[in-house]
Amino acid sequence: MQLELLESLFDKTCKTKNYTYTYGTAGFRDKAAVLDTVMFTTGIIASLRSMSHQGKAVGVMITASHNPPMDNGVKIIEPDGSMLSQSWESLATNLANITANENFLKSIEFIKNLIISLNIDSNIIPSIVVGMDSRESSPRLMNCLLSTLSPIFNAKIINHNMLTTPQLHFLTAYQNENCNIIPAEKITVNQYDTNFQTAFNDLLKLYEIKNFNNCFNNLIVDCANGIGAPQFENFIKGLPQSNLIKFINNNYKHPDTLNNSCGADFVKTQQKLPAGVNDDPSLLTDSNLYCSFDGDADRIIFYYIDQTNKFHLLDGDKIATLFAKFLKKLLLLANLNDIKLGIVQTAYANGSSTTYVSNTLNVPVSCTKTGVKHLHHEAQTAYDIGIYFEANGHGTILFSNNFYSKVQSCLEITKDESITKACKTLLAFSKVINQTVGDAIADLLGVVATLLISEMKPYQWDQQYTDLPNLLSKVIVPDRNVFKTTDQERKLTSPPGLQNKMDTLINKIEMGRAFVRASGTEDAVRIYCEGKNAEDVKKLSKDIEALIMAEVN
Ligand code: 16G
Ligand code: ZN
Repeated sequence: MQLELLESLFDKTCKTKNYTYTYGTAGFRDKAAVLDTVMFTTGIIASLRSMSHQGKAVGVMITASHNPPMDNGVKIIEPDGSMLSQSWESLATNLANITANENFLKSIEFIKNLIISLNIDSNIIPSIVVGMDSRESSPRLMNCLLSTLSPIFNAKIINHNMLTTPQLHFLTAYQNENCNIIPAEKITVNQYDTNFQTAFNDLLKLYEIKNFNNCFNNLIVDCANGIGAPQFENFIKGLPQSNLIKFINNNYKHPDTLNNSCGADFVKTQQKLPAGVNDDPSLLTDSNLYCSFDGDADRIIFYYIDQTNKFHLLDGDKIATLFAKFLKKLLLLANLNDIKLGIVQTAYANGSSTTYVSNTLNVPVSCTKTGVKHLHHEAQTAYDIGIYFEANGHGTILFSNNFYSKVQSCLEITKDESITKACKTLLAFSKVINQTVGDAIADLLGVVATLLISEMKPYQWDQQYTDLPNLLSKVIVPDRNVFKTTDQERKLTSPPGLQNKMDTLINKIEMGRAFVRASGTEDAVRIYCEGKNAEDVKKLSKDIEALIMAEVN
């Protein structure tokens, strides 16, 4: 480690000064033009994080997910593939802001203090795995990031270049798990592909499924014109029936089109078909299943149209309930009643989904704050099979060690064919899922396998429950930080008195529910409203917006 080299690099790389950065729900995110300084400091933090893990590989992904093309961002991945530990988020924020706002000596002092207080052995060589999405600014920002890694830390760098966020999460964990058998430089995205292709094919073999037409004619995949396009186009070469998969919005070489009138966020918030479907009439039929990735392919939502061409959304809540019903049935078949299955949602989950999970599926449901790390933590600590999804399509399933040992011993003891098959299905299904983080590709495989095994068409999946009418809107306020919440963001504690006024409005409408929270990714306050009647919901939303405007002006 040669910290004395930092000064000249600071001057060369950190052009953005007098700026405040925050490591938010999904890392640092901002206009790409101001991210040079924070890329530089993130390289330092990632190296220190790896050193604090005795040189295990730490991942760094450059992406701004569903944000517009001129934005970008960066996030750090822990050696086990999970998101950066929360205690390090503030260290990352502090170093970025000291570097952007104070002098070089203060930054060096901060780094040295960190090394001492965290007891980091400065002789350890860090190992960093890097990747980026398809944005125009990504290669430039990658250079800012790499500028610290080699000269100062002499880090071992594996550069996967362009790939999806979940691919990098998976490969970071994979590299650490296999460090004694596979040299890091031999690890490529092929390992990701083979892993999930094999898992999916093995699962279908259990049921001798060769034909997908029982469930859909074509699967139309909207890639948001992002990195998911080349990655998934390559991936499907290892799948059966891949000729049924058609791509739209796969123009990743034109980064200015990224997330533009397409992608998971667009379809979920606008509740309509993305650009591209209407261009080709053969794509528009009620026998197709559609899905949209977001810009870095860690989110997916599904949808279909009925015979009257009406659009129907199958969002993260619907994916969670599909998986819960399927897995619950397998647990019952295998008599594995002591494996605890549960769903984790946020306050954005449609009220109907929560009622359906609790009352019809009889599966426990938890609610956490927005942001994958909160859901992930709850799924990991509260359940053996923890299914977590945000309504926006970000989610996955976590299977505990207890799950694996119980299923394995059941498999060893039983002579019953249907129990054996249920156990084998549970194990095979768990491999189809990317347990490090929400993954559009792996979730797609999980959904398709579930529909095929359950012999379900999209409209039958949709029949599990009917969404309550709902509306998500945002208002721009001078300072969103005055909006503070409690009860997993479902109640405001500040500005004082605002929640009481909202409650009066909410209580007036049938099955009314609403909450307000400051966005973690945009300078705005979000309002979510739902109720039995769409007109009431619209009015409630307008009334709450007026309350907020009156409060801040
Ligand atoms: C980030 C989160 C996502 C969350 C969204 C909320 C991760 C990886 N991503 O994109 O889970 O739904 O923020 O945005 O945690 P908001 O705070 O602007 O509403
Ligand atoms: Zn994303």
